[in-house]
Amino acid sequence: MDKNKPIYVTQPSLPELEEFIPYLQQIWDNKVLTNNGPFHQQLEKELADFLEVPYISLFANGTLALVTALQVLRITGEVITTPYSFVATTHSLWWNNIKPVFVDIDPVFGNLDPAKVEAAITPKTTAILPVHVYGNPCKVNELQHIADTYGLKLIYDAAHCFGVKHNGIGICNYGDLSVLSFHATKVFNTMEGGAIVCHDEATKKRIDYLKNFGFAGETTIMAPGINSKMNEMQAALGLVQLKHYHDNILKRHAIADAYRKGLQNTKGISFLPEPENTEYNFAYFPILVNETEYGLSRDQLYENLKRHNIYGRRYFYPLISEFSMYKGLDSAALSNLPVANKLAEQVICLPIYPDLNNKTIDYISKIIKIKTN
Ligand code: T4K
Repeated sequence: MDKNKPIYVTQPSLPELEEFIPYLQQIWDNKVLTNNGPFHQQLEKELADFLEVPYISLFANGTLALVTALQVLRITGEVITTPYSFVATTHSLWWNNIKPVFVDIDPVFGNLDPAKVEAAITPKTTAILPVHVYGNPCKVNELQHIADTYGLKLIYDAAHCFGVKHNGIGICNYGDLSVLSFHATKVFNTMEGGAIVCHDEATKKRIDYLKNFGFAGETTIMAPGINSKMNEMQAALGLVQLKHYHDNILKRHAIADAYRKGLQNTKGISFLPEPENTEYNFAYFPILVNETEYGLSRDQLYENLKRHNIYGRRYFYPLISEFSMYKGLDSAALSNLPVANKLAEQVICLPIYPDLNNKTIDYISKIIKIKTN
C-alpha cells in the first residue's frame, strides 16, 4: 500500500467501464434521457424485486425523496426525529415548514429511542421520522405501535440500509414510507440518487406526480410538485451496480470482521454490536473511543489518523440539533439528548469499502492500537 495516498472513509464502488458502455450506447441511440425512460422503468422493477418491496419510485437524490415523502403524506406541524443523523434528515422537515422535535437515541445502536418518543408527542405531532442509522434497524415494532396508538405516520430515513433485511423481510417494508439514498458514498450508488418505497399503487402514483412538477396528466397539476426525477444515466448505472451488490457486501463483511479482529482487546475502543435477526449491509464501521480507558480523546485519535493519511469521519458529530438553524428549539437542548451527545463525542467511522485491502486494514488498526503520532 502507498502510505502517501489518502485513505478516505469510503470510495464509491463502480463496475468496469466496459460493462456500462452498452447501456450508454442504448441511451445515445434511443435519445430518451429522462422522464421515466426504459432504464428508469427497468430499475424500478428490478429494485422492487431485489428489496422485496411492493412499490418503489426513483429520485434524483435521497434528500429530494425525503422532502417529497413528507408531502405525499401531507405531514404538517411537528415531527419527532433523531438528532443523530446526516443533516438532510432534519433539513427535509425544514423545507416543508415542519417543526422538528428531537428525541434522544438508544445507546446500543444509536437509533431513535421508542421509550422516549411518547413524552414528546403533542397535539401538533403528525409523524415520526426515525433513521436506521449505519444500516442498523430501528426498533420497528415499538415505533409502529406508538404510531398506531397516536395516529401518526411513520416515515423511515432508510438512506443507510439498502439491502438490509430484518426479521426475514426487506427493512423498507416497515413504516408508511421508507426513503433510500443511492449517493456515491452509499453501498449501492447511482452517483447521485434515491427512492421512496411505499405499499400501494395509489401512493406510488402520488409520489410519481410530485416528483414530476405535480403533473397528473397532460393538463392537470395535482400539487406544486418539484422536479426530482432520476435520469437514464443514473438508472442505467443502477442496473449494472445491482449485479455487483452481493459481492460488494461480502467484501464489506470481511473488512468489518478484520477490523473487529484487529482491534479486539484494544482498551477504550469498542464497536456497535451486530444487529440480531438482520441481514446487514456493513455500510459503515463506527468505533467508539472511551477517552479515559484509551488514553486519548476521540478527536486526538481522529487527528492521529489524519496525520497518517487516514480520513475517518465523525458521523454524526456535531448533532443536527447543534446546527444554528435548529439549536434554538427546546428539544435541541443537550440536557434532552444526553445519549446522542455522548455517542457523537465518541464516534469515528473507519474507512470501509469493497476495494479496501487487508494490508490497509492492518495499517489502520495498528495506528489505532499504538496511539502515537
Ligand atoms: N439521510 C441520511 C441518513 C443520509 O446519510 C444522507 C446522506 C441523506 C439522508 C441524504 O441523501 P442524499 O441526498 O445524499 O442522497 C456524505 C454524503 O454526501 C451524503 O450522501 C451522506 N448521507 C453522508 C453520510 O455522507 P459527506 O459530506 O461526508 O461527503 P464527502 O463528499 O465528504 O464524502 C466522504 C468521502 O467519500 C470523501 O472524503 C471521499 C469519498 N468520496 C466521496 C464522493 C462524493 C469519493 O471518493 N468519491 C465521491 O464521489 O456526506
